[in-house]
Order: sequence, then structure tokens, then C-alpha cells
Amino acid sequence: RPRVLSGIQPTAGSFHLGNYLGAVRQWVALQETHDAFYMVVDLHAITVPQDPKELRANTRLAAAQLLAAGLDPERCTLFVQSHVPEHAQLGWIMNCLTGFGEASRMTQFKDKAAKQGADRASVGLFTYPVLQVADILLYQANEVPVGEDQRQHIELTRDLAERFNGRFGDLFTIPKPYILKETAKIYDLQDPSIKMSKSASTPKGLINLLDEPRATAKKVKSAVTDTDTVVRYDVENKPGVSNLLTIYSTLTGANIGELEEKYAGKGYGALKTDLAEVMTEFVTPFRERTQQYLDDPESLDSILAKGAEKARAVAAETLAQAYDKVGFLPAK
Ligand code: AQP
Repeated sequence: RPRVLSGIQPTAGSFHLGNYLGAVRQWVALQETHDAFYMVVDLHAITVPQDPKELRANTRLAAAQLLAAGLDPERCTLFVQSHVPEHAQLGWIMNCLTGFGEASRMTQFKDKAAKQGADRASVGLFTYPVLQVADILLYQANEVPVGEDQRQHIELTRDLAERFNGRFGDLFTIPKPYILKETAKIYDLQDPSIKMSKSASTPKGLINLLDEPRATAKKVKSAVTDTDTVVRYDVENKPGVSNLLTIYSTLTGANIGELEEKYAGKGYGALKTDLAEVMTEFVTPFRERTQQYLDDPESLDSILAKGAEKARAVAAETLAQAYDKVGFLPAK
């Protein structure tokens, strides 16, 4: 089976709809066909300041949401990044292979650093894409299921894997991004020119899966569309409506053409009312399942401990080979 690896940050508490449709939904599907490794990336979380108590709680909360979304510990390896120290260890080697200018060109870093304020951004934030490279290469992943915003980091991963292999001899698998076109970028409901994001969106533009379902339905109903009335998928001229159609289609399995027909002559109100219901039906059981996992923290921790053990077996093997190739003296 080909291998996939991906991660999600435990920073915001609730996952948002962009995280789910852009990434987590694919993770669930890929566990059936791939040797899948998924992790809660707490090392990445501390690239911006975190309250320790909240970080711990949010790490469990992220794991609970992944299980609620359909990850099955029998079918995939689910773990917490800091439980596998090899990430930081290979991260250092990768830092030493990355050019300063190369890291400076990462647009996600630039965006996130701008939000922090230039002087406040940490060196950790600067090198987080390089840690992500190590995350992926440790598992010799063939594919990395992510949203469009991560494409540049997968390119960096490919470059550094090739650089390492060229300099020290073949070791790393060159991974490919796995980005589904339809859901690669879910947009903010109030401003469909920007991606839905925990930090850039306004509260009304951001759908958090753990919010009150009624609040979520309300946000859908007040989504920004356009002054036309025809329900048609046209990203350029009708970005708001197209975003709603993407969400609707992905959550229900109906294709976009069918939806356009269904709402022909009906206008945006009907589309929004129905999508609000679809969303409510999706988030209500999701919230309940998440709560059930949280109510039993011992089982949750034990799932994560088993996952870390499986992940470490793979990661330790790759790291040992990397150490050897780089020329580190083995510890006797
Ligand atoms: N709007 C989105 N559309 C599609 N995919 C998205 N992802 C995030 N937003 C969208 C994907 O979700 C996965 C997990 O991402 P993360 O843990 O890095 O989450 P994040 O970057 O913290 O999410 P935000 O909201 O985008 O954070 P900020 O505001 O900090 O930039 C990834 O695969 C990502 O592509």
C-alpha cells in the first residue's frame, strides 16, 4: 500500500469547515486504500504563543475530532507529533540543508509572520515549513493530503528530499501533494476572495464544526453572494455561490450540475436554507461524537499512545539511516 502522512494543528480548539473539507475528509477516505499516518502537530502549534493548559486540552480535542470525523485507529496510525522525538531530530538536519532565502520565500510563513508583527514572529515560525518537511520524510510518505495552501511546502519537501538524496545517497521517498481540486480551498463565507481560516476570517465568515448548530445555520443563511439571482457554479463571477455549491455538493454527494438544476428559478434563499439544514445534520452528530471521545480521556490517550508506538517504529528507522548518511558517529 502506498503511504500517506498529514497533520493538523491543535491551536484553535474546533476544526473549521476548511480543515474538514480540504484535508480531514480525505484522510478518512485514504485510510481504506493507503498505509495512513495522521498526527496532531503540537510542535507546530508552539511556533506562535500557546497557553500550556489550553494546548494540552486542544491536543486531546483535536484527536477527538479526528476520531469523530471517522479516523479509525485500526485502519490508520493516529498520534501526537511531540510523542515522536524523531520529528525534531530530523527537523534539525533539514534546517541545515535549507537556504535562508529559500525559507524566506515560504508564503505561509510570510502571512503568519505578518499577523504576528515582524519583530514578534519566532524563529520556530520561520522554520516550521522545514519541520513539516521532516514530518513527511520520516515516514517515507508517497502522498500528502492537504489543502491548496500547503502546496508550496510539499514542493519544498520534494526539493529537500532530492537535495539530501543527491548529497548523501538515496534515502527519502519523493512525496506528491494529494489535493482534491473541488475542495482545495474553501472560502470565507463573508469574503469569498480569501480562504476560510481561523485567523483571517471574521466570526461570521468562519464555520467552526463545534459551534452551536443553530449559530452555524445562521452563518450559512447570511453568507455573502452577489446581486444576481441565478444559482450557478462560476468561481470567477460568483465566488460566494460557488463556494456554497462546493460545500453542499461535498457534504451530500450531489454533483454541482444536479444542484444547479434543483435550484433553477429558486434563487439564493432556497439554496441557503437547504444548505443550512445539510450543515446542521452534519455538525450535530459530529459534536456528539467528539464529546463522547472527550468523556473518556483514558481511552483517547491510549489510542494516541499506541499510535505513537507505531509511528516511532517507522520514524526511528528513517532517522537512524539519515544519521548514518550524514556522518554522525553512532552512540555505542
Ligand atoms: N480554507 C481551507 N480550505 C481548504 N483546506 C484548508 N485547510 C485549512 N484551511 C483550509 C487545510 O487544513 C489542514 C490543516 O491545517 P492547519 O492545521 O495548518 O490549520 P491552519 O493552517 O491552522 O488553518 P488555518 O485556519 O488556515 O490557520 P491560519 O489562519 O493560521 O492559516 C491543512 O491541510 C490545510 O491545507
